[in-house]
Amino acid sequence: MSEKIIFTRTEGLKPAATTYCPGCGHGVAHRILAEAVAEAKALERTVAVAPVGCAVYGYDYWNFDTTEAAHGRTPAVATAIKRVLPDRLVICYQGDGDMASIGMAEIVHAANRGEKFTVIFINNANYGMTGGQMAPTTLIGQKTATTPYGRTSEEAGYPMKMAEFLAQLPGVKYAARGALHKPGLIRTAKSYIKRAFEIQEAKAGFSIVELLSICPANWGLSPLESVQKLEELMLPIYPLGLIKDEGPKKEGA
Ligand SMILES: Cc1ncc(C[n+]2csc(CCOP(=O)(O)OP(=O)(O)O)c2C)c(N)n1
Repeated sequence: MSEKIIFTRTEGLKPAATTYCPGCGHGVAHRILAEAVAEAKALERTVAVAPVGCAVYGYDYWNFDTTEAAHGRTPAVATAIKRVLPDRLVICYQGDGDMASIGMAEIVHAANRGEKFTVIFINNANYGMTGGQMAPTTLIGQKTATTPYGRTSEEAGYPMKMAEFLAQLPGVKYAARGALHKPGLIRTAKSYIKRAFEIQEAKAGFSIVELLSICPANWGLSPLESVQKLEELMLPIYPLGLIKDEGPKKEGA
């Protein structure tokens, strides 16, 4: 009896085993990003910049050119690549510690300059790679390795809403927030990435797609419990949806 193939790996991904923890959203984000690059027929002219953080090995997974930046500095490296090679599809991939903490100045100025690359921002509400410390995105009351009694606004301020924050800048032409824990949401997240690529290809300006991700290993929960926590605690603070689209109108729109 012949077997029917119902799923194949996108040509945007190499046949590499993942190192991510069970339930982690990075693998899903990698896949939809890789699919979007392949569907844009841009595998040969894409350059991604991987962060310091759990996604540091992006170059082992993506089947397109990838380089590595120092912690928080992907926007600086991407700025150089895009300015020297303006016809490349340039992607920054960043975690919330990488972008909103150590790399805050880099991202704000790149966005404000309207650099013409796309940022994929993974918000898992903590520093994953180093063992679950508080990030700027950590929720009020959330227990982490460095806030064992829960984050307080008095001591550590409020959760940074990066997509809304950056969307205020005129150089930013596209900002959206999606999530990675349900099939329908994953499809929507991919549509945001594809639209961000359109904005970049039109040379309109800076584009960012924030993606909410569970981090079961560091949240100390099972993947299913983590999904419930994300829905209960993250969605009210980080609402999903399109935040800004000032790119050229889509055909037929
Ligand atoms: C200059 C510098 N400071 C600190 C570190 C340690 N470090 C490595 S990964 C990381 C946190 C990354 O967290 P995040 O960006 O949220 O990504 P995640 O691992 O959750 O995907 C830190 C602080 C480092 N490698 N380099």
